[in-house]
Amino acid sequence: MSTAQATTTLAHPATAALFVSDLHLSPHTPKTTAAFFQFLQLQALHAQRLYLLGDIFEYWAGDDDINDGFNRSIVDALKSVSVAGIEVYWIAGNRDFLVGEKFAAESGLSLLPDPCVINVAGVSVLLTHGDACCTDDVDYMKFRDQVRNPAWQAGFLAKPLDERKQIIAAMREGSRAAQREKSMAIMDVNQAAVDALFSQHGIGRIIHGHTHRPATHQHASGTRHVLPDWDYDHAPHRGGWLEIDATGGVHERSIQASTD
Ligand SMILES: [Mn+2]
Repeated sequence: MSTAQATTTLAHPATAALFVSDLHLSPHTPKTTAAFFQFLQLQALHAQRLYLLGDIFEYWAGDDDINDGFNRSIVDALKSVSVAGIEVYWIAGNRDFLVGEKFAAESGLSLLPDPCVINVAGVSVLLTHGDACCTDDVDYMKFRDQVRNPAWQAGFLAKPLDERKQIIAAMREGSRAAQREKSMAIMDVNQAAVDALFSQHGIGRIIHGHTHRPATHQHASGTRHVLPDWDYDHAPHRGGWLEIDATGGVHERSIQASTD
């Protein structure tokens, strides 16, 4: 390959927005955390907007845990992106829905409701974490109604931090046990719930995460992009994001698997 040929390669159009979810970051996944920091440096700093679509943290016990060393490292990394002029937006997942205004202010990001319709480079997109579409999982939907209730959240956040962390650890173990017993179909989105989202919002494109089943689905009513989960601490290594370029083109991007 000659130098002349290499220089004719077109650069990617400027990036209007990046979308990531389901990193499930915790002190137990240092390689995944490092991959996220690298993504922020190499990708997010060159985009106009960054959308974090839920379960960025494996759990969040409350904004009074923000000075925990690990949590602070994530807040600082996000802040470095926002101070560089990139707009950063956050939709809560089912793991980190207790993130609040203090976290948002210190990270320099804006909290968005779920679902939320945005316009990027002329493209209208509905953003959601995705768990609200998993209506076949009746037990989970009951649990979701409970923990998303403001009164329940206020009562939970009134408990001492240590007690909250113990309750969350027990919930996570219960969730893992329940997931082992549920069929794969139950834990995916419900088609009628997806169709309802398309029609209620009159929108032709949805981006969500949560299911850990990255794909682009063509429905009668529009296109649905499912973001990948990230894990560079356990095999198989995986991660990636969705990108909308300056001309409205939508691209799936995955990180090259490392060789170790
Ligand atoms: Mn989730």
